[in-house]
Amino acid sequence: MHGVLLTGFVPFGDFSLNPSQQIAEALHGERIEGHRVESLVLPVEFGLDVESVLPAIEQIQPHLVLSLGLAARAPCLWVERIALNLRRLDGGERPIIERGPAAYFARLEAESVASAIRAVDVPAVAHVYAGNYLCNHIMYRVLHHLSREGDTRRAGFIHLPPSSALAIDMGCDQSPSLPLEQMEIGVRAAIASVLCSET
Ligand code: PCA
Repeated sequence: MHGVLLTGFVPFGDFSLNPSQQIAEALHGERIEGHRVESLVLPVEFGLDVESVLPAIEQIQPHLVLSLGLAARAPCLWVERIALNLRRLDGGERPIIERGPAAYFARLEAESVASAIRAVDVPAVAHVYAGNYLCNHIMYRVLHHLSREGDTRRAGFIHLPPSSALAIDMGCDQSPSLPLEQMEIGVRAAIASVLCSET
């Protein structure tokens, strides 16, 4: 097991940009703590999002799978603790995996990852759960995939606030934002902290 699989999402809804896509693309091919980063950019569509990720996990056998997504209301980087077995539907919700576990904990220590991000001067906190949309879906499906006994690979999810460019595009009056470069530094620090940790 070597390397990092990093995923981001394309823009969705009214958002013209998705910083998770931009950061995934920027870090693609980079080496962090000796591990090569392989990035994938995913469609924002239930089912299609995991179509390339689960085979890539088998092919690359990464030590860490880290997914990124945009949360327009996030005031800082949110290192998600929990993925729920729940997906939003028009007018309701239903389980992602019928009779699957209600939730999975991230396979990383959210508090220490958030603290490693803050240590490079980028605001971040551990956050309880990843919602009920695609970000929660990819996090749950990856954790479910890795839940076989004996699989020690690490995995988690970080929600990003809008970048400055996206906030400007949105009219600057509704969302918090951070410069893209700062979030990129934070994500790099998050990856390094997981790769350097023992468990
Ligand atoms: N954010 C959405 C889906 C894709 C993304 O970047 C979410 O928070 O679920």
